[in-house]
Amino acid sequence: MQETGGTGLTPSEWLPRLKTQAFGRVYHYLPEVLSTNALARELAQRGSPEGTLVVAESQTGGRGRLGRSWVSPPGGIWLSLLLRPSQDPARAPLQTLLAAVALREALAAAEGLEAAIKWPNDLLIRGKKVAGILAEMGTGDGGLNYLVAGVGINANFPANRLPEPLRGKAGTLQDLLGRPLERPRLLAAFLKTWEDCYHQAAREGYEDILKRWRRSSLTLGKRVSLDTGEGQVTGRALDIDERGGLVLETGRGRTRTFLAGEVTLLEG
Ligand code: BT5
Repeated sequence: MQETGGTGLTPSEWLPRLKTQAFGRVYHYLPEVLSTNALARELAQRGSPEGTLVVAESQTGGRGRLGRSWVSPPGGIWLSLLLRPSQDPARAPLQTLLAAVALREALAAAEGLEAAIKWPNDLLIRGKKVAGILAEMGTGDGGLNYLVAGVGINANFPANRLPEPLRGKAGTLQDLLGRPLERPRLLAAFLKTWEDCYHQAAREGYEDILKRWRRSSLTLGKRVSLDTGEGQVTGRALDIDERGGLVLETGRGRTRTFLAGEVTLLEG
């Protein structure tokens, strides 16, 4: 079913906008799917090329990190991009930061919306989470076979479509703009920025991407509590290191670096 007003993501509505070399050039669009990440992983295992993009109008089993679920009603942008970077699996977390930078910059350029990034994978506007990223790896023979970067963007639905416990902490772009946005325009801008960042990192390393990440970070400089999965660690977030790890000052002159975890900000 085609939507009116230029908000639909079917191939004929969206692909004419695309300005990338590879990202999105193989495109799978589904009205409904369990999880775009699960489907993209299947496609990866069947040899689909780098840049393959899966987009669904809604997900019935959208995934977050650590087995959490991601609520995905119609109107969002629920996507997974297949990447085959030639890099050490240990550096894969950097791809999450890179996607966050690209989405932040595309949102600012395409919609004038300024989002902040909460380490490692959340985009927040006015304190509410509007997008999240889940990167999943496929490894073999000690190397990285593929990486599926899943991005959920709360685009064209009101936050009151989300279940009660999320309403206070989740926001949607439609609510922020006061109107539905042109999803094809945002998606095309995001993929172009993402591909440019991806090539830049492959060519020059991640230094500049990390600089841009730091500039928009909501986390750095603040006192935070980090749930590591094995307990809570409290400290001041000092920096992110060259692997994308969060450096916390946990005591006077003492620092520890974490590659994963859930951050709670203890100050505004
Ligand atoms: C994330 O996890 O933020 C990663 C979300 C990735 C979703 C995309 S959608 C396309 C692709 N296919 C998938 O199956 N997944 C990816 P995490 O940091 O673990 O955050 C999950 C938490 O965010 C949940 O426990 C809820 O508290 C909250 N949440 C769930 N749905 C939300 C929504 N639509 N908006 C804002 N917050 C949400």
